[in-house]
Amino acid sequence: MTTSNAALRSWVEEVAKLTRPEAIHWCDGSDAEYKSLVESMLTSGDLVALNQDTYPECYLHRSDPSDVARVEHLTFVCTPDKADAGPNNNWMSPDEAHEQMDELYAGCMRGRTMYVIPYCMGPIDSPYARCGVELSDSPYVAANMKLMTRMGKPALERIEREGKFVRGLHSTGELDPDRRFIMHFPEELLIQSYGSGYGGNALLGKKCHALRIASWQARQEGWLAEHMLIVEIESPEGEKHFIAAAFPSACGKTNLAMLIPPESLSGWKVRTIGDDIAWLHLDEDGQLRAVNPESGYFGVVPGTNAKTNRNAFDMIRHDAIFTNVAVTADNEPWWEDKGEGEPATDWRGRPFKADSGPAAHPNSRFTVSAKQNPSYSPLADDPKGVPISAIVFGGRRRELAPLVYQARDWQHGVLVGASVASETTAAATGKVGVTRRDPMAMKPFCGYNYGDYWRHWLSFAEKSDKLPQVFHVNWFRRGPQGEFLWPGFGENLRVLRWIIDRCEGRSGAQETPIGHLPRAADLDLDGLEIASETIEQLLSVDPDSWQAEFAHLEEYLQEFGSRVPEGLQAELEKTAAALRG
Ligand code: SAT
Ligand code: MN
Repeated sequence: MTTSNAALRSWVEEVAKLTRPEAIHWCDGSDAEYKSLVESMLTSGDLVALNQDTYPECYLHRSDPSDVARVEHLTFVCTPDKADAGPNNNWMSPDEAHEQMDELYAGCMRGRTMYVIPYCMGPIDSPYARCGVELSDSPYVAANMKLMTRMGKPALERIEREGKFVRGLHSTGELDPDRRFIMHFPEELLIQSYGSGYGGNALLGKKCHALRIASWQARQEGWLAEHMLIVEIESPEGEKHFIAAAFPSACGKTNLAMLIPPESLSGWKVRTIGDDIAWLHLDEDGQLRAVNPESGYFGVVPGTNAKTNRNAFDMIRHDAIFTNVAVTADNEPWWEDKGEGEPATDWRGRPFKADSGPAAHPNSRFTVSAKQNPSYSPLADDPKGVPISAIVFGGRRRELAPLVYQARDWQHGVLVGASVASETTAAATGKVGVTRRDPMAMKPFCGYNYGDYWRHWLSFAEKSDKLPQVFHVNWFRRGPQGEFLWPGFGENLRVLRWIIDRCEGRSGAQETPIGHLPRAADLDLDGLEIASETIEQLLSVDPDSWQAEFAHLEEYLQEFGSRVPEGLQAELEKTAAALRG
């Protein structure tokens, strides 16, 4: 196979000349191809077959123990002017980065097959979709891209029609952490990744393309590429709303996108459009519409059980690739809080010992096609996307942030998004549990200067008077004993209902310096066992702690100097003044 697109043809030739693969395979995206990728990985040991009676077509991949998460310190944005990458990104000059990467790539695919992986991010016939081609020497990447994206022939045909595509070059290299880089060249629409075979470092359609490069393209073209789930909520009366919500990695986006209503809210239906990334465009009427660029999930496994996320639990019982989970004596995948079975072997393939840490890696993942999700919404394939009623930001905060609050208007909403902070998780290499600023949950993913990004967000107010309402939630508030104050999971629908009612002008709120908060009576808490003091705690705003928070936020924003837009600064001062009383 080859292509009529001359640019793609010559790029493939050029890369082959540099990396010297033994063979080149053009992926067509067929099921037969997926099967043969799996077969060859079973032979090479890249995949291990799990129990085929209880977990049909499920396989386990064990990544190198030094290669289990995204590596933010090795991720770079390479713009000619350092200031365009901003203090939120590591920067290297494009010339230096190219020189370094060419050296690493020289001959790196000797004896290996190079897969040419054409893919489309977004419904294949959507004007909002964008295509890319990843060249990779990893069959694991090719197989995962088949599950995660619209990969193969239709994508290549679209590239041949349109001409334009994002280029991604990936080699697992030696898996040496000292020879590992994830480089982005936004002006060249190019990604180069070396030395990692893991998730967001290697599946270049996901964070590298659909967020870092896409956020850059989105600013130029007037849309937004965001780290957001998209969920469809239908009331018992048949009223439908779509909510887009941004949370940092491993803060429950997948669980919220697949929420199962509690028994006391029967009649409500929740369906998933996307669990990680949203591309947002204004339509001719000024309505913000969202498409999910992906067609599969790369979700966190630990904690997934019949109670926390029944949909995910069921959807990963067949045709799934597991990465870095443990295995039971019956050869079933196992993870912490699975709620059944026991580990025999840990994620590294060693006999499990209770005193040597978790059996499954805390960032172990499943990859499945979205169509396997029992709550999959067919609207995920709608080329027009879905109309968004509300944008929700959130983080993992033990203290401070109340259960939910609403921004006063769009400009205030941008400040609320910019003020997101969260405790770090195992999704990225580094210390877990320290609070860091993560505006719009995009800290690891915004492909350009945050100051310019906030300016771009603010500019939407001039383009439409029908923008969604903006909210902030915190499911992770803790009490004095470290216990979670809010039950979370399915019960989060109660908060989403208040959000929808606010959008429709139907529910009450009290005004506070940080925005509109529900009073306990404004939330439907019927059938929920929760003490009224706990609710009071969840809905309280402590002015002193918030003043300290704003002082910290102001200091943080100063890092972005003159790139911080006036609108954001003004909004910050307004809230700070209100907090002072
Ligand atoms: O490693 S990924 O970026 O694919 C997953 C995540 O961190 O959300
Ligand atoms: Mn994510």
